[in-house]
Amino acid sequence: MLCAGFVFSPAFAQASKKKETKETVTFVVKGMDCENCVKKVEKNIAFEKGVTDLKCELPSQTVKVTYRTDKTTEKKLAAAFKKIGMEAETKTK
Ligand SMILES: [Cu+2]
Repeated sequence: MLCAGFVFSPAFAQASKKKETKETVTFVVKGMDCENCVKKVEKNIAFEKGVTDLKCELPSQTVKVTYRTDKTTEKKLAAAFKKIGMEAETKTK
């Protein structure tokens, strides 16, 4: 039920076929608790394939990532955080 809003209709999928489709996701990153961690995220996640924009917020331990849906997925991004020793969870709205 919760996912219903994210299902694209076939018509929409076709219309956006040739366009770059971007998505923004907010991750809650456990372990990102100081400036060094923020730098680590900025240096690594920002260069992950498909990532076009990244914004870290230290007080809330969240990272807002904008990515191209044709290049990467939310799961791959979470895996990238894991690779640098951080646990990232998608923030539920
Ligand atoms: Cu730290």
